[in-house]
Amino acid sequence: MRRRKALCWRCRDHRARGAAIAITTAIGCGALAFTTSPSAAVTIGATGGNGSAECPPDYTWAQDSTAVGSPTYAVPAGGGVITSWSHDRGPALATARLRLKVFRKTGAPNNYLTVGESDFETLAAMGVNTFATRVPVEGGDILGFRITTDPVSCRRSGSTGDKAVASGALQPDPPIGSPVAFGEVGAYLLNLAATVEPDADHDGFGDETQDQCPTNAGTQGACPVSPIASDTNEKKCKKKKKRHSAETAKKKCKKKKRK
Ligand SMILES: [Ca+2]
Repeated sequence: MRRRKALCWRCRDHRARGAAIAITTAIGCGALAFTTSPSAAVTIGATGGNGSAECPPDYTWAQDSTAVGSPTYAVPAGGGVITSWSHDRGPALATARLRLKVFRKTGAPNNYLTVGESDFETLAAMGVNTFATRVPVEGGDILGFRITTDPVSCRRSGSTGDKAVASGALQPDPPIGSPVAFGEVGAYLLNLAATVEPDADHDGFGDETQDQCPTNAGTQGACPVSPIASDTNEKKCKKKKKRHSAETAKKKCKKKKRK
């Protein structure tokens, strides 16, 4: 009788531990989800130029900051992955090319760290051109681009507080990881928008279009199926229960024979 109770306690213990594992896992997943913001894709920046292709090639531009009421060009808190970017070709030639650049402020005015870029793309289509990419970003990172080949319609007039910055003439395209200093150009907004998707597992793949398993950084395909800890413990308890019942029956059988 005493042994039976002991086994049951063990079973309860296993079940309790299983439940604890399940709860810990749930809390862990929750914590993971809460570290990422926003919870859904957002668009930052906005397309549209001044109607002329006035920005020559071989310059790098960035949107340092924007006025209240203007669209933000900064990545929201929590970061994520830029999965696409857009630029309105306007009157630029169909051979004009540019690439997305992402910069991080260093704290010194007009000084930045280059943290991301896309491939160079050709503005072949009329109107807004949208290109897929994959650029992991942090909250506060700002958008920019590098122009090559032909002039583009890179900006539109903004208001006080809209601060566009640009490299000097013949300043090379800054590679990822390099510091760079830009000069202030004036109250302009770049002709540029980007989609930022959340990245809950921090694997560098956007959770909405690039990552089918946002809870596991080890894969971007379908989530692997794994046995749940509580189920395993439940099975162990059942096995022990079965063994115990057989022993009890054996004992009962012996008692009957003695009678
Ligand atoms: Ca992800």
